[in-house]
This record gives sequence, structure tokens and C-alpha cells, in this order.
Amino acid sequence: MGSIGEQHDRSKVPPNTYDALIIGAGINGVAMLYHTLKLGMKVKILEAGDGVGGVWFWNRYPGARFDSESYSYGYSWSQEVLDEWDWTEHFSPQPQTEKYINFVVDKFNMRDQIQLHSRVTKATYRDADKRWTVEIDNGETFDTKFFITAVGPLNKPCMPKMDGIERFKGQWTHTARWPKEGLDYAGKRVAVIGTGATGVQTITEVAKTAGQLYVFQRRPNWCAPLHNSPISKEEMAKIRQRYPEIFKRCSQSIAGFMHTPDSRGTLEVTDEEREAFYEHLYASPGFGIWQGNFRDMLYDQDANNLLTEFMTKKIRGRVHDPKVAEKLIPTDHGCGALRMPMESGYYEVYNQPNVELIDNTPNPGGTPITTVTETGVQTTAKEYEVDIIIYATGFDAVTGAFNDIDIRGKAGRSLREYWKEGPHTYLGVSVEGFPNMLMVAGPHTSLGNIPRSCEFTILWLARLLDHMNKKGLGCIEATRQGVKNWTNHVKATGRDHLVNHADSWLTGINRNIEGRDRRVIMRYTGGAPEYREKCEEIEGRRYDTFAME
Ligand code: NA7
Repeated sequence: MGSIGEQHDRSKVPPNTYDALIIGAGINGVAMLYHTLKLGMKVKILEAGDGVGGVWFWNRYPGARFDSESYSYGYSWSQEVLDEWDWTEHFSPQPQTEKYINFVVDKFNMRDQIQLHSRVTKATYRDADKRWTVEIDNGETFDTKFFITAVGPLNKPCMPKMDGIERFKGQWTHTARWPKEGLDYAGKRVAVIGTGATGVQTITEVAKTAGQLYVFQRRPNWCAPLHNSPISKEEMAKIRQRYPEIFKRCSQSIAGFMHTPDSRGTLEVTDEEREAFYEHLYASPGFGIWQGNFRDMLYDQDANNLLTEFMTKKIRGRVHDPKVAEKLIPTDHGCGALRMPMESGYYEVYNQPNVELIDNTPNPGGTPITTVTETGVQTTAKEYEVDIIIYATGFDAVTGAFNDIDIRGKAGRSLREYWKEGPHTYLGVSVEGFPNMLMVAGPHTSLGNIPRSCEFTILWLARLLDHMNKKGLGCIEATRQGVKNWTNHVKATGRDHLVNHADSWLTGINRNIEGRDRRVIMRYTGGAPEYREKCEEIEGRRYDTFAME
């Protein structure tokens, strides 16, 4: 296929004037670009990095890979891409995913519409002519009608609030800023700080060759085996035939994954049946144990406690030293209440002689990190001298990338200020006071298996833009009432979900950032099918819950 859509006669418009500017060339931004180009709009992506891929461009740390089945992650809207692209592993490693996004960009000749090295710093709505001025870090400005954010919920890496980080004389990096040229840790003394999904992947890989690995753990996580394996050409051919069924299955699940909850309640089965089901899930690939468990596992504390007990036994069974095993068992949250890290031999790492787990909890026996020194990491007990420090300390999630841009709506209103106490949106796509700003993967939308959830939003937004173009409408904006209703709905539907009762990025907690110690529901947890139904109903009513001009 050549260029998409009807091309604009660029001679008639000033060079930096667009119908839509999309911020971010990750998996969502690229899809949004495709669909807006298809409408014949003049569009450009502004991307901070020097390549496309978003999280799959930046997160090139060792062991980085999907925890969702590869074939449930790709674009479903292009038969050609489905036909031509072969996934080589059930859970794709980062380099292959980066390649996939590049493949799609090249396939549809979209590279010219992507401007790299362009970090957006400012976006200002102009009341006078109802358009946006967008500015990037080198001072270049753009004029656009639609300002579309595809900045990703896990975009802005977060360094720990710790003294001495810059003082360290060895090499150091955040996992999401892993050097492109790689980092040679073989035989070296390495510290990894952080044991979230990223830390778990990194630690497992680094432990294979590091001379000595110190894992600094402030809070353990419940991790389950990923069971990754290669995909042969023959298997890929069979998967290809199953694509319609795979996407249908994802569309029926709460969060877009291939795993749907079992219809039974945890206490409706015998102890033997329950144990056998847990064992089956533990032995099966992917997120089944988290997303395909008994239907009440993520909603009922008693049900959750039973899985937590099962997982506790698993950790004790896999880690030889009982003291180390106890340190790896979370005590502040039940299994699945945080985003579950998937692992490939993580617990066994702690049986290796070159790996030491340092408990940084503030609990009795814990030795919190006090500072980073010139030569290593200092805890309340001792200094660990290392050559390399790896910060797997997560992200300023969901709203961080928005807050990095000075976004000004009507009458100069600041989005940063408006969202100070937590996000307020309409359907997670629009904000009152910010006309023609549209969000993909925005807060309060259904975020799970990201491309699956967001693909719906992207196609929905494309139809909205088409409607506006055809009707000659200039502006769309959420109403105050709409935002109030949706924000309340997000809170109400999220109330019973155990994920919303634990401290993590999913509830906006980040103790490295001032003022982020109060839980806020960041995502719509009422279910992707319900989310889609709501959006489709509004579309059917010609978007009458929005203000349009
Ligand atoms: P997470 O899940 O936010 O994990 C960050 C980890 O870093 C977590 O273990 C934190 O401990 C730890 N951390 C953060 N700050 C500090 C300080 N100051 N001292 C010690 N330890 C610290 O980020 P990930 O990158 O692992 O995963 C994010 C998402 O990416 C994941 O959910 C997937 O969807 C992909 P804490 O638990 O806060 O005590």
C-alpha cells in the first residue's frame, strides 16, 4: 500500500499547520496516525525519542518483554499486517516489538509524518480562532485544529527520591532509559533498586551473568510464571487462522486480555477443585492466574486470601533459604491487587550464590536505603559497593506525561492545575475547558492490554473526527456535567475492585513525587465491554453529551 488517504495539497497551507497533531509515536500514536491519515487529514506525530515505538523504544532493558500474548497485542485493523507479520515468541521481547511498530510505520509509508527528536513542551488553545499552538523543546511551533495525546500511561520514568544519585562514580541508568548501545554487566557488581514488573524481568536476566547482584527490595510483589516459548512458522500459521477468535475473546474480557474470569466463585468449589484450578493456572502461560481466575478473586477479600495462601506456598517451595523466602512474600496486599509481574525463573534467582536480597522495608529487620554513595548503595546497615546501579523504580504514571507539557485550555486554564487532585475526564478522551484536545490512553479510560483497549478508542475517535469533518464542525468539548458524571462513574464502578484498594501506580501512589500519597482511581475498572458500550451509545446519539460547534 502506498500513502494512506487522500493527500493534502500542502502548497495551500503554511508548513506547520495541521488538522491534527498527535503526541507520541508509540503503538497508539502510530495507529492514530494511520486512521487520521485515512480520513484525508493533514496530520503529524511529534515524538520525543529518536525512534518510534514509545515504551517499546525506551524500555530496552534486559528481559523486557510482553506479559500479554504477542498475538493479542498487535493491531487488529489491518488484515495485511496480520497476514504478513510473524510473532516469534508467545510473549514478544522488546526488540521484536520495536521492529513490529517500525514494520507498520514503513508498510504504510508513515515515516514522513513522524517528526522525531521533538519533545512537546507546551500546548495552548487559542480562544480567538479555536485552534492550538503546540511548541517543542527546540522552540519550533505548530498550529493545529486537533491536539491528540497518545503519550502513554507509563512514559515518564521516575527516579527515587534519594540523595547521592549523581555522586555515584560507576555507571547507572533507569530501566526506561537503558542505553541503546547496551550496558555490560557481565562479571560486575550490580545493584537493582525496585522489584515491580520491570525489576522482576531485569533481575532475572542480569542475575545470569552478573558477578554479584544486590537486589534492593522495598516491597515484594506476587509474581507468577510467564511460561514463554518460541512460536514456530507452523504454529504461527495456526495462530493466524485464530485471529478473529483471539480478538473476540479479548473484547469479552474486562481488561482486553485473552484471559476471561472463570464463572465460578472461589468458595463455590471444593478445596481440591480450587487447588487444582490454581495449579492449572500457575502452570499455564500468561496472565490467566490474574485475569482468568475465579470471578470474585479481584473483588472479594476472602476469595483473594485463598489465592494469596496458594501463592505463598509457591514462593516457599521455590526459594531454598526460608528467611529469603519470607522476605519475598508481600504482606501489605493480596495477590493480584498490584499489577502482577510475570516471571521466568525469578524466585530461583535467589537460590544463586551471586544474588543477595536486601530488605529495604521500614519494618523490623528491614534496612532502608539511606543514600547513594560514590561507590554504591548505603542502607541503614551497611554500604554495598557496586559497579553499576539499575533503577527499576517505575514511572510518574498516567498523568506524568501530561504534566510534563504545559497544556493550557480556554482562557489559559492549566491542565496540570485542573488535575492536581486527580484526573477529571469525559470517557477518558476529553476534558472540559480543553476543546479539541483528544486523548488516547488517557486517565479514566479502560487501560489493560493497552493496544486492545486503545484500539477501540482510536477507531471511535476516528469516527468522531470523520463525523465532525463531514458536518463541518469546528469544535468538540466535554461538558462540565459530562466530566462530573464520568468521574463519579469511574469512582463508583472502581469501588469494589481490589486493585483500587492497594498502593501502586494504578491508584496514583508514588512516594517519589510530592503530594502523590493519596489513592486516586486512575483507570476505568468497570470493564472494557461496558466502556465500549457507553461510548457506542454516545456515538449512536451523535455525540450529544459533548458540546459541539
Ligand atoms: P513499579 O511497578 O511502579 O515498580 C517500581 C519499583 O521501584 C517498586 O518495587 C518500588 O517499591 C520501587 N521503588 C520506587 N521508588 C523507590 C525508592 N525510593 N526506594 C526503593 N524502592 C523504590 O514500576 P515498574 O517499572 O516495575 O512497572 C510499571 C509498569 O510497567 C508495570 O505495571 C507494567 O505494566 C509495565 P514500592 O513498591 O513502591 O515500595
